[in-house]
Amino acid sequence: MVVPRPAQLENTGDAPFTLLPGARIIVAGPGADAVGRLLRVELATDCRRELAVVHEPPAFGDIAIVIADDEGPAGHPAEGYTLEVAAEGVRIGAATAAGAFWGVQTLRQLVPAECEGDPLTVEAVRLADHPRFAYRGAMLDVARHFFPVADVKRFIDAIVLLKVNHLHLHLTDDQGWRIEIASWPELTRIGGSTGSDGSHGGFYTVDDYRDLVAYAAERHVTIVPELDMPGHTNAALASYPELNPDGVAPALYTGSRVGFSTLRTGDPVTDGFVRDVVREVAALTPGPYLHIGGDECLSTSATDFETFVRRAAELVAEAGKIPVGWHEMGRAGGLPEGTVGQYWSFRTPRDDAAEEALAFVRGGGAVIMSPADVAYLDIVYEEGDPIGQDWADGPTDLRSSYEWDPARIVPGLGDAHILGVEAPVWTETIATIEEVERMVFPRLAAVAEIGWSEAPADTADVLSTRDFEDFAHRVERLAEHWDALGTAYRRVAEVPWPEDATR
Ligand code: TNX
Repeated sequence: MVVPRPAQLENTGDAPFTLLPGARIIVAGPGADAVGRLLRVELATDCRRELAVVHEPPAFGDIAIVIADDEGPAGHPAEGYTLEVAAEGVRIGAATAAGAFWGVQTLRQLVPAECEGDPLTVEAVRLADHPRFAYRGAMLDVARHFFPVADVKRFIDAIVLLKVNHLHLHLTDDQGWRIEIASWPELTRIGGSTGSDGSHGGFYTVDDYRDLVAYAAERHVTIVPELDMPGHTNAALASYPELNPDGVAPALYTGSRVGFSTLRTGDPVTDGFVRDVVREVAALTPGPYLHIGGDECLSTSATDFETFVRRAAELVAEAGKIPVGWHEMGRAGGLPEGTVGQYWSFRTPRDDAAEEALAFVRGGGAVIMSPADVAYLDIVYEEGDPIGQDWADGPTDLRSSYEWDPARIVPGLGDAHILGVEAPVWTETIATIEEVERMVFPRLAAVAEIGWSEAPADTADVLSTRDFEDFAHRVERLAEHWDALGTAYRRVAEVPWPEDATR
């Protein structure tokens, strides 16, 4: 009944928990207070129940959140948690605040979605749970269509329910530059003024961005900023003529072609530009990663590309961050040790994608798996859908998003070298956050489960070990929560949706 499927879940068969008037949220240990306050807000929003958060010993009927070194499932301190629901009370145990927060997200899914009336009961269960991968990501392309801070916060609220802990923001592309850079102000003044399909554009001020990063961090989500270079840069090129190979600024671009733009590589002005933008964005980034793109550089010569990405990655490392790049960056030797690659080829690798992904591992780094034919959430669900693209072997239905395994794509790339999985949503054709949600949900539930839940026992045959029917039933339960929260989702034919739902 929970998505992602927990490592261990036992229905104890005992009497259920009943939320009685006067029940409190008991918090103990470092970080428990903040997690307790988030649970308080969630119970108030989800169920209109106002619970006090207190530092006191638990009494009958309380919900306790206990964080201590010896709490949580043994061997999984980083994000593991235990959760017990019984008539006496609820208890979440974890070694970290992140673990406790994921326990809270499980509890939310166990509470019936219709929880405003009395009595509110939760069936008695015992869980021990932890993630398979440290990195479970979603990517939002805010460059093609811009999404204001409130939309991104709403998106964060929706992804944490699935224990997704990284939000990659694709901040720059041909169609827009979306983050204020004090030393290059025209990037947002000019480059941020439009978007795909002639949309109005927009950008995050430094204060907006700080606010977003803090909001995410409270919810144990790490923001991964991406400055896509040296291709996908028309917005920057339109803002500063000196960044162009021919010194002439092009017009702003609102179409959907890729691969036509490039920075003037090998030039000291460009080098200063990269240093400045990397420095400023790194300073706004508490998380470890800074993504520098490197995809589809069809207008940069092979040698220029390699020299450029090597230098850009070095500047990221100098700014104290771990560089991340799309798998093409693996072509360049000599990247800083530990540089992370993001694989976006297919379940069966094409061209040199497998080799390029493995190059990151040889360089002491790891790989994030985003196979486009199953994890790209801007790909249409069904033929003829008005929104979305189909280039990545689309349509991509829910079952395909579920029936794959990241460790069975690139030979030689197993769990030890895979940082995790990420589902990107590109927004050339997607203009509103409701449209984003309808593309993302329910498919993100599939990718999140692949990132969190244990590996299929027989990895030789993924299909026989992932039980799609069971997953679809759990998604049906989840949809009741989406309905209650106002999260939009696509009512794909493969799921027996709740009947009274309106979306
Ligand atoms: C490929 S994936 C792109 C994006 C497009 C996307 C559309 C990748 C690294 N580049 O520029 O938006 O396809 O699905």
